[in-house]
Amino acid sequence: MGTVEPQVATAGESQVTDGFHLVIDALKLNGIDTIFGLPGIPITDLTRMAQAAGMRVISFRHEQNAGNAAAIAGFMTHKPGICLTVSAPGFLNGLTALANATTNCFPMILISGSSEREIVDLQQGDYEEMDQLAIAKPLCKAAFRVLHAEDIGVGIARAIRAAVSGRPGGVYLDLPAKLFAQTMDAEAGKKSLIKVVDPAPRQIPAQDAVQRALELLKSAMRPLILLGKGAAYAQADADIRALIERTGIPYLPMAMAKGLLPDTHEQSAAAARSYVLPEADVVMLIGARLNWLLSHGKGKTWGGKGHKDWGGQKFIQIDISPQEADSNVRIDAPVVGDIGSCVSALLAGIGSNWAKPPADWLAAIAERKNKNLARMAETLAKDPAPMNFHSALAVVRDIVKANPDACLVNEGANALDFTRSIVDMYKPRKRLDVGTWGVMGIGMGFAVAAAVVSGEQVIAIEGDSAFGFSGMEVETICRYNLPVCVVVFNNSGVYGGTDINPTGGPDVAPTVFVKGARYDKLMEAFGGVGVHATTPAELRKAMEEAIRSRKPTLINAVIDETAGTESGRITSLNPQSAKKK
Ligand SMILES: Cc1ncc(C[n+]2csc(CCOP(=O)(O)OP(=O)(O)O)c2C)c(N)n1
Ligand SMILES: [Mg+2]
Repeated sequence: MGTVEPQVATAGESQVTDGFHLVIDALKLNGIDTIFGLPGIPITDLTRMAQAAGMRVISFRHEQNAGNAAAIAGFMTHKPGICLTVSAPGFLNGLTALANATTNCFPMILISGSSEREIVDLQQGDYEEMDQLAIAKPLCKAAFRVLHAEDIGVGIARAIRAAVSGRPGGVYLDLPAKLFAQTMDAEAGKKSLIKVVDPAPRQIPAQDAVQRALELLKSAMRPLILLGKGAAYAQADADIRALIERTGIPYLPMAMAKGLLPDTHEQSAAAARSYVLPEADVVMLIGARLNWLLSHGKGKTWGGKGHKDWGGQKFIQIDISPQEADSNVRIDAPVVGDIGSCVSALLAGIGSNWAKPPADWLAAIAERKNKNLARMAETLAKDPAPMNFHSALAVVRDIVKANPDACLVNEGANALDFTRSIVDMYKPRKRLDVGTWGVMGIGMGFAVAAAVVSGEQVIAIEGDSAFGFSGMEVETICRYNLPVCVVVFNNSGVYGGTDINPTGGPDVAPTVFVKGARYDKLMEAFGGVGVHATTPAELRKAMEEAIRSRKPTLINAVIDETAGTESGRITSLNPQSAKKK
């Protein structure tokens, strides 16, 4: 993160710099050392010059994957991930990732080149004409355009602050083609750059809010803590663990908060989720929102009578956004601030002799948990032919246990839900998945970024449909020789491969893929290792070898095509036709 001397382009006698170099210098000055992107007019030279200036430039085959890579790099590092695209179609391809980043509170900046303003604004039909700024605005946290080279420093500074301060999110930065070639005096250019001081300032919670939360927590007979991915993002791991251990309160991790404490922690109530949610009387949300993933904090999941009825819980909500409270049910004790500051304030208030929760609550949870874990162990021990999700995931579970530093990328429906519940995580921010939207297509972008940012082994557990959204990036994985082991859970379709076309016509059903597909050949096409695995033993051998060699590997794991369910665990979200057949 040391100070970087801006590069100087020489034109004639005088020392000048230009838009290209100012963008690169501004990013480097702010400690940003990697760009995820896809070259083309007008940003091809920017990618070349960035590489020449010592930045890591990771080129993708589709901008959506570069965007997803940037977003998850932001989540992992607290620095905005940069996605660089060309104008109109490239910009639009990156936009899904930008919107997804905003929804998930991942800090990223989508930088897109754009066409000539005068022509765009008069709609005169320029090459790749589009009013990109207007289109990006509703899909991100902030959007800026820079027209003059001397404003590049301010533009990048504003984009960085907007991405990482407060609740993080996606930012769009529009850089018209003409900007890059603009020149200015090198010294003046250097002075125009801004090294952002304290880009994500701490937000200290009010003492009375902390007190109110502690009093409510103290009154609880059946307290529960919910950890969201905001808690994982905060990098306040030691304090969060101390808070949970010193209070003795059982906790549930949301998917991307798994591993914040090891999933094998005795206070984890994950295996008794359906018992603790309706039974808890006071629930403390740490960086978790009461959205659909938590049934909006009401309804039967929470012990309410009807699907919209309140279950009677009191809620403490720790969140950086004051607007989050009351979004679904009443929040009795909102604590607004950054998670790190809030948790440390709570810790200070808790002191060292906090009374543990009543023993009957802990015992009731332990009883359910042990019963469910025993039942799961029994299912995992089976070895059916063909292999199913459980027998395959029993292998993945062992491999992740033996390699706790590996990042686990995960998408699909059944491939997602079963992995989340079966594969224990041991360290924070190692599980990277479909997040708030349950979006397909994050797989290879996340895998590339996780490998680039962490240098660690990446294991991507992919439904065969999910994999298809970003599958071409196996070339990218091979090109950069990344230690990524992709496991495609191949059940020949979306949710499974058993649907039939009721008309008897030649088209297969909408959810069904080519039977016997060999995804492993795709990896071999680019020089990586492809393995076809039909048994847990073959899968284990292939995964162990992939991790030992750190070679790009794709394992086509053949899964019983009858094993899944419609939409995995969220079958009930499918609308039902009222018309009788
Ligand atoms: C961008 C996007 N398009 C479509 C969907 C709908 N969808 C949810 S899961 C899924 C794929 C499920 O199939 P697969 O990945 O093979 O997982 P399986 O259940 O078969 O293990 C799809 C298409 C989505 N979530 N996101
Ligand atoms: Mg499938």
